[in-house]
Amino acid sequence: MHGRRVWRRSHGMLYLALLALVYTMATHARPANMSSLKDKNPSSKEENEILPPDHLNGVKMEMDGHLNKDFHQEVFLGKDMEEFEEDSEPRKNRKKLIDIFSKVDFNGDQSISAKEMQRWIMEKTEEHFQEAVKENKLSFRAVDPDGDGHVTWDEYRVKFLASKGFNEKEVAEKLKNNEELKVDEETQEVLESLKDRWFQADNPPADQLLNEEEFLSFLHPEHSRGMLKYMVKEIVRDLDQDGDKKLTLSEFISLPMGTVENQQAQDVDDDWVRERKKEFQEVIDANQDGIVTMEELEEYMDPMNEYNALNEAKQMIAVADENQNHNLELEEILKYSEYFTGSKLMDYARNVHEEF
Ligand SMILES: [Ca+2]
Ligand SMILES: [Ca+2]
Ligand SMILES: [Ca+2]
Ligand SMILES: [Ca+2]
Repeated sequence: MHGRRVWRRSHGMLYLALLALVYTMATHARPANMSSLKDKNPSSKEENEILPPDHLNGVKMEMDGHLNKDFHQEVFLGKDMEEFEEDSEPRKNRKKLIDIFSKVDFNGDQSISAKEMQRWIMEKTEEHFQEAVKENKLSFRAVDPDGDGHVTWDEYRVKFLASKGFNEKEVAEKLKNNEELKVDEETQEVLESLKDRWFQADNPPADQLLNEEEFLSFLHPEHSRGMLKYMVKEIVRDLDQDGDKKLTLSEFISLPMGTVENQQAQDVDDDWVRERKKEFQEVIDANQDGIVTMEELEEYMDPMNEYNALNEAKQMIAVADENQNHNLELEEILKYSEYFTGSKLMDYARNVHEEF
């Protein structure tokens, strides 16, 4: 869902339609991405609770290999992100942003340094993680109704199929009797990818049972080293064309870019490629040898990587640093509020000084 939302802000309806198509293609090519299934039945709360999300807050790349366009907003706003989006009142948003500014400005000198921004990013990343832990408690309760602290793959499978509209009792009965389940191809693909992930999240000794902590790495692979490796492996598998388990630039930009129907769409594609190319060359390929290894991708995607946080901090400052002092002042951050918060604040310049 987020992957699409990202585009909403900067492009019109045509682009959105185009992206929906691209997205459908991407999700089709990649069974681990469940958004296409979710969309069919958006009211199914239970399903949302027990399925791994296809978008991870504060992680630079989506599970389907697309870049997370909201990343800088997620690490700037932390768990207050949704609140910021819902609140469309510029006055309130402005006040909130000023409040955030004073918190990021740790030493209170009315200016945000790269170090201060880095510290803030790490704090907000931790906040996303704590949110995930909190949500996981509820999700785990949903898959472990008897509360014995363990969930078997079969139990989870029953819950998953029930959320897909299958009769829970019937499915459970069939699984118990080792009878074959008839599910459509798409559901089967999702099941298989979930099963891989399930076994991956099952810490040794492998007993096919997940406890709450293991279930957290099942839903949120980004904070477990082993799962992070697994996630990277999956992404490389999808993008790697010659099977050397490394990515060249051309492999990296070979993700579906959309159907080119007119010049406008062509421009979208060009932007997309340019951005992806830049990220590959300047950020992901850390040793700049033109090849992205699994290790490099893993470092890139690790939300707790402090070096990445500092880089991100510098990038964020550079975007709005009009007076070129490598720091962010309040005027700068208000002027570029859309970049930092996703919300445009019209009368940014006017009463800035009156607030103090
Ligand atoms: Ca400061
Ligand atoms: Ca390759
Ligand atoms: Ca490299
Ligand atoms: Ca500045």
